[in-house]
Amino acid sequence: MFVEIPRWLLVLLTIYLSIPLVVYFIIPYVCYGTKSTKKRIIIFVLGDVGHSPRICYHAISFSRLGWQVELCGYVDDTLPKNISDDPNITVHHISNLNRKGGGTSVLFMVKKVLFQVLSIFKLLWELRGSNYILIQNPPSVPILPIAVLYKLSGCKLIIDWHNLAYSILQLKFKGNFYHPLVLMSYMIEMIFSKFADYNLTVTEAMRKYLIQSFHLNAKRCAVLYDRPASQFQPFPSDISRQKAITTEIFIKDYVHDDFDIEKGDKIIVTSTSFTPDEDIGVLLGALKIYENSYVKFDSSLPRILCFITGKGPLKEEYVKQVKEYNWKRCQVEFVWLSAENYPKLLQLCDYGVSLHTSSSGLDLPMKILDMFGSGLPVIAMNYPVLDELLQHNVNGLKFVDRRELHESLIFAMKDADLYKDLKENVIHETENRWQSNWEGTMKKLKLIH
Ligand SMILES: *[C@@H]1O[C@H](CO)[C@@H](O)[C@H](O)[C@H]1NC(C)=O
Ligand SMILES: *[C@@H]1O[C@H](CO)[C@@H](O)[C@H](O)[C@H]1NC(C)=O
Ligand SMILES: *[C@H]1O[C@H](CO)[C@@H](O)[C@@H](O)[C@H]1NC(C)=O
Repeated sequence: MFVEIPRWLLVLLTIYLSIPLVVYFIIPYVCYGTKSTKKRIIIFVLGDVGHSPRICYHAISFSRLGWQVELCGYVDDTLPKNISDDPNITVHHISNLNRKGGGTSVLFMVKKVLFQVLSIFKLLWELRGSNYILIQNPPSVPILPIAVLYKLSGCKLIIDWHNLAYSILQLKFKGNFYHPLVLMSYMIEMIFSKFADYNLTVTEAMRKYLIQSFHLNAKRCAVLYDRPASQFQPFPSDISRQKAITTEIFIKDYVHDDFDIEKGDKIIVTSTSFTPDEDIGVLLGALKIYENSYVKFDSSLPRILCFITGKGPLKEEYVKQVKEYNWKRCQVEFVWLSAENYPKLLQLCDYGVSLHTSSSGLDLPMKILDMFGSGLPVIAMNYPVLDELLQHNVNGLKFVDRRELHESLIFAMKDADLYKDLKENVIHETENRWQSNWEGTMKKLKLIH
């Protein structure tokens, strides 16, 4: 005789038997994905990873402490070796939507953002169960709101403030703060930034701004100054620089026979992406005045070899301008160098030049740091916060227009004592490198112990 097992008992039995499956497989799968036992941080950049040095330094620094680093971004160029060879760092490529044709149509921007949102959600789902997510701001759309939502998974949010997205956008719209897109960007930045657990800023001015205008909590907001990375080193003092410039493959073809560093000739360098906020015309203008001074007043002025590295929208125009001018004392060369050769070029120069001005007036240019790291005093276009990095007559010179740049060039080229002082201060300062600085700040925020 059969006893019929009641249905409810069957259901209970099934549930009971499946508990191990749920506890050991399904819950971990949903909550933790592929996480190992290490602390895990997602580092997110909506830009090319290879061209986001600060993000790469963060990744390497966390990796050194043994964290599992998930670095998400676009991979347009080859990755730096330090990133691709690091076993603790996994790079995740975000798919991107490229524009066919031209024009910045609003429709395209909307489509692009939607596409990005989907890719980001997909990626974040794969990386669920992380302890922290670090994002760079700007851009704040769409990553900032998504990251705030992602906090629901128990992940803490760190925002690294490089700049303010709305102020960059505002520039695009001719300074109009009341353009709907600018206003929207401002609102998003202001509202969602309140959900961050930690905030890092690149300058004290930016920190003060965030605390005052966005009402962020002063205790959870720390300045993490950028530092030159370790691949930027001063030229060794026991080797002849003249010999190096005439033998190094990537530079020797630019050095004419009569160019002699030992006789006082100077090499200067600037790197740029040829955008409207970095006016190479100022530098070319100053060099032309220098030519004029040479011809009319002072035939003892040293030769200047000026390297302009980088590429960008306005490059062709400047190349043409340089070609058309009859240079006598200056030589201007446009170069595009690999990631390995760029630090080597910097080492071989006497001065760096920075034409960067900031859209928010709150950020500092990385390239000045790399120049400092290479032991170069920097002649820089002045703007308010620059003082946090560069002090006039201490580790560089400042100018506001081509006339002043020309004057600075004359001092820089002729005054050997000035050069010696500036250089000494720069070298002293670069001893404070990224890693120790980073660990100090992270300890202050109690992110690491
Ligand atoms: C990767 O993490 C381990 C600890 O898990 C650490 O010992 C090692 O130094 C890290 N590797 C790098 C390249 O930083
Ligand atoms: C990057 O790699 C170079 C050599 O490949 C190394 O000297 C340097 O320490 C690395 N940079 C960082 C930031 O660790
Ligand atoms: C970052 O962290 C704090 C923690 O208070 C968070 O509440 C924010 O509002 C955000 N901003 C800052 C800098 O504190």
